[in-house]
Amino acid sequence: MAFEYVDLQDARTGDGVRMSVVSGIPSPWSEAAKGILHMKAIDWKAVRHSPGNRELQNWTGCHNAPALKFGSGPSRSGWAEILLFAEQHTARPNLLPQDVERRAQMFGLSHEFMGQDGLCWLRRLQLAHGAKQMQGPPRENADYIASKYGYRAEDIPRGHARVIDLLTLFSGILTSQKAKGSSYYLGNRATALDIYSAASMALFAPLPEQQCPMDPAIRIAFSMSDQATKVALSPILLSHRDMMYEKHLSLPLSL
Ligand SMILES: N[C@@H](CCC(=O)N[C@@H](CS)C(=O)NCC(=O)O)C(=O)O
Repeated sequence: MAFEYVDLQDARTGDGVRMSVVSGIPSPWSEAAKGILHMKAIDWKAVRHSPGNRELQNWTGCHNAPALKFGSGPSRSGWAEILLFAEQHTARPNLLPQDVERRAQMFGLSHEFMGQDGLCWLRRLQLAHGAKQMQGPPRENADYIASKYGYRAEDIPRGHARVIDLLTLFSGILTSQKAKGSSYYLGNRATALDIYSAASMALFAPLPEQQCPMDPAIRIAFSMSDQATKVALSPILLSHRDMMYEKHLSLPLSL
């Protein structure tokens, strides 16, 4: 479902679903939220997040993006809040498993992608750590991210080990699902977990420039990996990402 970017004033006075999104960078939280709205064919308007925009923060009540507003209701900014809003707004296709156990698994695994101390969270701190050694915009960006998201140099080795453990966990699930004839994490159809996985890959191997136009320096920074991470980033994670974008999500990314 195509969406349109509008300015803050139009978003504020508008109706329906409006969401602030990170712009120019395939941020997994924003891209996953866009993917959920796309799969459910929910009509919505986007507002570009810009750090330090007080007016935007006052409207969303949130310091970062995405933040989703519906009518004059409260903001939803957590990944789970946005998913649950979308499920309630438009039931089909259902992006949550019906089975109670699978649903609990889905939320647990999704947290390990999107939540605090999860894959994207830790990878973001790892990227900030790397970019702190650089000059110019990557370093300024790294300092900003570091100050907001709990960076401590001494935590980086633990984060690195956990990134590898999580990549190994996720590729292991996809491999055993493949052996059962499924291309998806849970059961035989796409859930939000598949969207989170696909969107997370941007922090390791962004889609090609034609599909994901972004600043070349940030592309290089996102693609940086040591040997252990390269090994853990199994091809099955990237082929799952490609399948999700081809079959269920929208390309090129609209950043
Ligand atoms: N609120 C989201 C997390 C969103 C998030 O981490 N957004 C970051 C992505 S890098 C952001 O907007 N960064 C830009 C900023 O902090 O100004 C959640 O809890 O699920």
